[in-house]
Amino acid sequence: MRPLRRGDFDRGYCQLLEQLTTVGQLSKNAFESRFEELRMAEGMYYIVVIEDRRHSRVVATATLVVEKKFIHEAGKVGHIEDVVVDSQYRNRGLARALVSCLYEISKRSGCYKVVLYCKEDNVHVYQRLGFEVGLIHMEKRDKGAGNK
Ligand code: 16G
Repeated sequence: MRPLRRGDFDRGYCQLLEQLTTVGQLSKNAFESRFEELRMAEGMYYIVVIEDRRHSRVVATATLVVEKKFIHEAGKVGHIEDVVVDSQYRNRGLARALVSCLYEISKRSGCYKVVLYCKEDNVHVYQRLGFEVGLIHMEKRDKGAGNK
């Protein structure tokens, strides 16, 4: 397990994300400039991956976004996002390892809570990792922006 690297574009990072949702046409250039943007936002984005080094493939990933707030004495909230385990590597505890690692980072960053949203089918997965069903997630989508 390690942080995402710029070279992970060539280790199947986007193909892995496609197992969660649409990635669309993302060129290596576009990947690299987003990677740099996130890297510059110090202390905000933590993207961890698990690589199967025998095949130089990224087989699992999860992201923590640290949101700074005014409430809770200028507190912080951690958002766990984009958790995916390659279908051939499921049921081996990889998601647990990634989410536990991000939870530790969130605590060290001073987050007073960590939240995530997921499909109903996956509720039990996160319950097993100690999450409880909280508020209802709502969304409003822009049909343009990245929603093709
Ligand atoms: C899941 C993800 C979320 C991701 C979304 C993508 C976790 C815990 N949740 O809910 O992070 O952004 O799927 O779905 O990984 P979308 O393509 O419909 O936005």
